[in-house]
Amino acid sequence: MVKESKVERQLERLQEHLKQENPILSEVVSSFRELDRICRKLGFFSPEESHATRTAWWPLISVLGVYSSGKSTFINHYLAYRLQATGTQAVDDRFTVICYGRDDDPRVLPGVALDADPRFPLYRISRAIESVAEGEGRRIDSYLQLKTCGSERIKGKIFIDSPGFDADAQRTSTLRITDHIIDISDLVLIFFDARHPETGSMQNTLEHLVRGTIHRTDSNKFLYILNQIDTAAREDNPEEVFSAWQRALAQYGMTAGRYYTIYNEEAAIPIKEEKIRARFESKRDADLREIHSRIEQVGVERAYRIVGMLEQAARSLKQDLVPFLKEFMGSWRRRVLMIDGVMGGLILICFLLLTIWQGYWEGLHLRAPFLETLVSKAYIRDPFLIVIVLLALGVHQIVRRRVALKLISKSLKGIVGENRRSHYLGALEKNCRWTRSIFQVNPEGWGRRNRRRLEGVLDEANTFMQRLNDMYTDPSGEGKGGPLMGEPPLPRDGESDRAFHG
Ligand SMILES: Nc1nc2c(ncn2[C@@H]2O[C@H](COP(=O)(O)OP(=O)(O)OP(=O)(O)O)[C@@H](O)[C@H]2O)c(=O)[nH]1
Ligand SMILES: [Mg+2]
Repeated sequence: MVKESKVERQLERLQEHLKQENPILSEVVSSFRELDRICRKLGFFSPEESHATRTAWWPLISVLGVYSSGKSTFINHYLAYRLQATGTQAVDDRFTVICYGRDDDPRVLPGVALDADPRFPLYRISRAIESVAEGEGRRIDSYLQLKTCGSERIKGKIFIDSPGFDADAQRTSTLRITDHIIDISDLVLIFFDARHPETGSMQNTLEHLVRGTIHRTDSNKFLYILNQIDTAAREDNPEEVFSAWQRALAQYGMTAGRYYTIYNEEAAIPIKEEKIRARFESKRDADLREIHSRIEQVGVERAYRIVGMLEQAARSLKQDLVPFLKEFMGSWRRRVLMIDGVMGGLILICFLLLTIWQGYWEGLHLRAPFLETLVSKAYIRDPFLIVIVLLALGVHQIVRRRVALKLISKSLKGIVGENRRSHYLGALEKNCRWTRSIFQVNPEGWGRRNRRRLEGVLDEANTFMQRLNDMYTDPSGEGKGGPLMGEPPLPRDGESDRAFHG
């Protein structure tokens, strides 16, 4: 109960924060809490678990890629704030989560601050690290840090700057964090370095961050950026640098995607030839506009993602978990009854043989002395009979339990994922408790009240979707749309590479 209130307190803080940033999402937290209560009643969640802590609530943009490719320079430029250190050697050795802070001076907080707060991404990441590298979970501060920044451009968003990607040198923990970041990000910028196309870091980035991501269902969120393209201006054929990069991406399976070529004006080597400079600048500006527009839009994508997750979680409870539990209970009941029947039959046969052997039968009439006890209801006080009844109940319980254990391990085989399995196990165990009758048709916690509650959550998810649509789109064309109105359209696949050649 104490633990539950801790999660509840965290969620209240989250709700308070969202009230200012996106009131619809603040209401979504209430729906998640309602769903959590249903899950706890079903045994699917333990008291300290919540749907709301399994998602990143702030729009999250991560910047990954080759080392020294200008990731930190890009972030500083976007924020118009000298926040991250930059340099020619590998500078960043840990992930930096950057969020808004009121103070003008940035504040740096240790990784544990991120690990313990569900409002931030990477909540409980130490557990994930511990699961792949024992003992490393405790060293969370050497992998992560949190920085606050007073730039207005980061309000309502979170950036993650990362150390340069180098799978050979990187420990499993760093790869685990990278994978986790990719999973929870709304937008992933993958940086390449136009100066050094052949480095090991480049190969590893291609292998892990390109090959490993192209077949994802959310591949739309990855932007591939060839940075420092200014250095190609001195080449005889600058287009060749871009083409070589595209060929390298294609080799790793990427034939269509969002390619961008940019450079940072201040860090760049000035391009002397005016015609070339104009061409490079116009391409860079067009690409930067698109990248920035995607970053601005991340808040919208995040809102849809979270409402989508609410709907999916509620639906999966109704369509997957409950039928799964009902099927389990049906098989369990049938098997227990069958074994009980066989045991009962055996006892009856023993009884018959015993009474025949004792000579209690006169033709078809049984004239046993204990029958009188039964008829006179004196058996209620007969310790012998009470022991017999208790023994029968005990045998029944053993049968139930053994059948349940066998069936549980069989049923869990089809469930993918350690986490999911433990949730299903919780719900199954709750339904086979010794106090529950095997004749119950509905799973524990699936009474009329909870069914109504779940329908309520599904209705709410629908309403949230409509309200988000009202807020962000303008289907009637009356110009009453939300913040996206007037923004440039999203680039289509492969569109951004035209300008550079043209
Ligand atoms: N020519 C040129 N140099 C750049 C550009 N962007 C960044 N640089 C320089 O490249 C070097 C590396 O930049 P960083 O921003 O530190 O790169 P990073 O990817 O954050 O590096 P790590 O964190 O160490 O992986 C610095 O010396 C920057 O000044 C660019 O567009 N063109
Ligand atoms: Mg850096």
